[in-house]
Amino acid sequence: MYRIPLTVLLSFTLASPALADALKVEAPWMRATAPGQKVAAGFMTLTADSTMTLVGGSSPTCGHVELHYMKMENGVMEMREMKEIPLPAGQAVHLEPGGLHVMCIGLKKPVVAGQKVPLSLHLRGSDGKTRKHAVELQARKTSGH
Ligand SMILES: [Cu+2]
Repeated sequence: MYRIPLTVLLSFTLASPALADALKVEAPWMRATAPGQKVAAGFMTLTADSTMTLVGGSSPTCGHVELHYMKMENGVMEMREMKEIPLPAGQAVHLEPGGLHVMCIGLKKPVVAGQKVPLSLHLRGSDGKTRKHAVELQARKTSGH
């Protein structure tokens, strides 16, 4: 009888994905918009169980969604687009004011404090496959970007 060494069994168990949905999303929120504003920034803390990459997003509220970060350059705060945001296994990645954020471009309607904005996060796993993770951003009124 062929016997599989225990170490092989153990490593197989560890390597096999226990959950299809191994992403923890904490405190997702979006800045409520001022009249006429066509963009809105969204924030949250993401912790992935296994290494994955945030590659974009989509929302029925937005024309399209971009990944952005804020950077101080020559004394001026600038906003840049990122093609992707790495989410290392077990490490909390903070999307927060003054740093990384998701940007809702071409708002189809104003974001009003108290409402929830649906957002689908597009993620690429270490297997190279892309999947979507639905979140709801709580709209909040704040000042600044
Ligand atoms: Cu932005």
